[in-house]
Amino acid sequence: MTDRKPKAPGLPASPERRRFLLTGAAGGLASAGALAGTAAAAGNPENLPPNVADWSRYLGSGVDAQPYGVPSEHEAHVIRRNVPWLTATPESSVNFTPLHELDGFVTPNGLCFERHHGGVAEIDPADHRLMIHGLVEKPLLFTVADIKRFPQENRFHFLECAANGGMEWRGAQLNGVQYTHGMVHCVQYTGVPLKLLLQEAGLKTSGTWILAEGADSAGMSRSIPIEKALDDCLVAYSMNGERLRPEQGYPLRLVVPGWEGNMWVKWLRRIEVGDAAWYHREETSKYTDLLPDGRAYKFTWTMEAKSVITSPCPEMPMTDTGAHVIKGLAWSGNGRIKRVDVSLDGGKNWRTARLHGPVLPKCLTRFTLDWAWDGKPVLLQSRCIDETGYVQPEIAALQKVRGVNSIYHNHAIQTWLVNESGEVENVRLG
Ligand SMILES: Nc1nc2c(c(=O)[nH]1)N[C@H]1C(S)=C(S)[C@@H](COP(=O)(O)O)O[C@H]1N2
Ligand SMILES: [Mo]
Repeated sequence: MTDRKPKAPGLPASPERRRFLLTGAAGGLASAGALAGTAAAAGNPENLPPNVADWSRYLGSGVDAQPYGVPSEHEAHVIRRNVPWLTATPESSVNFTPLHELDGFVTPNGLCFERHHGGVAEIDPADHRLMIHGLVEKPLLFTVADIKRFPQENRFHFLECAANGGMEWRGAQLNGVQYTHGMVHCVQYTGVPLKLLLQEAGLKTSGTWILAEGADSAGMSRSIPIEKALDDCLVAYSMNGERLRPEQGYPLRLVVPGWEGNMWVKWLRRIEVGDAAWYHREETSKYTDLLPDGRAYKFTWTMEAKSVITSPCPEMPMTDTGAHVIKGLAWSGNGRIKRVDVSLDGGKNWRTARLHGPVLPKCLTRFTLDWAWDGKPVLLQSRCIDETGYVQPEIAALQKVRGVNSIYHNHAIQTWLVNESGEVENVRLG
């Protein structure tokens, strides 16, 4: 067994994670299935075979010790994290999903990244109403209970902030997948098709846009074209089977599948049907993409095909040579992921990764590639193709069109350098 001690990568320098990395490094797997490696990682040899471990000697805690269950204390490092210097205040800020610690494609509710512009509204659902008005036959006020009486849908969708990867336009910046790609989450939503609520109010044919507004201090009103509102938008009240979390818009949020997270208005209280975008109105917030010549894209709604390797990555260094599973996530706002390729040499050669179903439209898709590392440096990349045939671009190709002024809609191929010591670094090629 070689002695590989990866250093903690650049971000974050939190003591609990450093401790975790060192534990991992000490107990590296010598080769595929080498249980001795796992044993070496343990803290107390008294607990190891052939001894009887502590936890086998006594009764455990009873059924009501945790009326609402929480993860093992040994997983305490698996948390949302922010980058304090990115924003001035926590009320108008963002934290990031720990993608490197997750399996499958569902994000646990407590780990979904948060993006608020005016803090989390603390809403008593009994006092909350959703108003639908404007170009409708009969303006309506719905209680949350009313909303739940409409036919429901259950759908998995990713939500990605348009600013995900925004720091990476000019070069490799943040040394961790949680920070470069963690403004995305994917849960199963339960809710009512927005179309049914608009029909209930008697949508007029002159209505071509809706304005959606939240009950938080930011309001966050956004214009959405009526075609999208009538297509696949939901007014959701549950995520992953339970009620929305306060951070995610309790008790009602708009789900706008495949489109930028900014439009998924949380704490939804008002939908006004109009005949033009409210784009020009002062209270309307929007993200625009600044181009090299100083002009800007006004609307860029769809999140393009994107993928990233979530392990190894800066937070998940290689602990030894031999068998390893390369894991990652791919998604597209235009539909299903068709294929994901993985490169070990910075994009010269590609191998097709295995997709783990179900592969759903506008949803994260998990991919893996089984691999044996020989200890030599590797330039890891993933590249996805969606069902429209769109291929995730290299950053150079994207920069040619978009320049480097924008912070939004960076869906370029990510490169991780695995160096000889097993450390993994965020690097930019060329
Ligand atoms: N009412 C309201 N809705 C909002 C926001 C907000 O600040 N207020 N932030 C938006 C942005 S920019 C994003 S990326 C997503 C984030 O959703 P999440 O916090 O569930 O991850 O919510 C959107 N909806
Ligand atoms: Mo966002």
